[in-house]
Amino acid sequence: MADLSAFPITRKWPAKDPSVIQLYSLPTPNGQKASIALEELGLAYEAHRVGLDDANVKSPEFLSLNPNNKIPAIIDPDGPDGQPIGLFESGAILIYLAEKTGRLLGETPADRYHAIQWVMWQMGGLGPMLGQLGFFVKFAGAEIEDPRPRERYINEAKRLLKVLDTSLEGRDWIIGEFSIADIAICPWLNGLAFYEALDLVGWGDLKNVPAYLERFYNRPAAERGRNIPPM
Ligand SMILES: N[C@@H](CCC(=O)N[C@@H](CS)C(=O)NCC(=O)O)C(=O)O
Repeated sequence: MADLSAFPITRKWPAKDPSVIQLYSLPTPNGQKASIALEELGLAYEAHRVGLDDANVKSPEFLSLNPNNKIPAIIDPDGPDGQPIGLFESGAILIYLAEKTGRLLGETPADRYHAIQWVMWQMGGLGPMLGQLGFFVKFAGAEIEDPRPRERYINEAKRLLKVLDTSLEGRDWIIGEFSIADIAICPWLNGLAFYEALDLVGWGDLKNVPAYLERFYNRPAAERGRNIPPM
C-alpha cells in the first residue's frame, strides 16, 4: 500500500485509497483540465474538493502541495521511479499524465511538440486573458469606471479566438488528432458563457470554434470530467 504520509495535504484531505492518483480541485476551467484528462486516460483517481476560499487554498496543508495557492494539484503515488510525486500547474499536470500513459501527445515527435505548443498557448495566453476578461466583465472589475482594462481584455480575447478559429480550419482537433492541447483549451472556451461574454467576443462570427467546443463536450470523458469534483 502506498504511503502518502509525507504529504501534509493528506491530513486535511485524507486519501481513501492512497494507491491511486489524488486530485485536489474544483471544476473551474483550470480544474476541469485535470479531471477531464484523468477521465480520458482512464486512470484511477480520487477527487478532493478544494474551495477557492482562504480556508482551503491558503491552508498550510494545501500550500504544502502548491505554494501558489491554486487548484488543480495532484499526487501520483506511482510517479517516476515508482516514487510518489506531487504536482501543481494544470499544464504540467496534463503533460505529466500524457507522458505517464504515452497517450494524448500526438503520434509523432513533431506532433508532441505541437501539442505542447498549444498547451503553452493556452497557459500563457487564452487562460490568463479570458480570466481577466471574466474579472472585468462579470466580477468585481465591472464596477471599475475606466473602460480601458475591459476593452483591452475583450480585444485580446477576440484576437486569441481568431487565432484558434483560423488554426482549426480543416481539422477536428487543434493538432489534428485529439490531444491534451484540446483538454487545455476547451474548458476555457466554455468559461465564456459563464462570464456572459459570448456576444462581446464575437462568438457568433467564429467559423470553427463553436463546433469544436461542442465536439469536445460530446466526448463522454469530457462530459464526466467537467463536474469533478462536484462544485
Ligand atoms: N496557472 C494555474 C492557474 C490555476 C488557477 O488560476 N486556479 C484558480 C481557480 S481556476 C484558483 O485556484 N484560484 C484560487 C486563488 O487564486 O486563490 C494553472 O493552470 O493551474
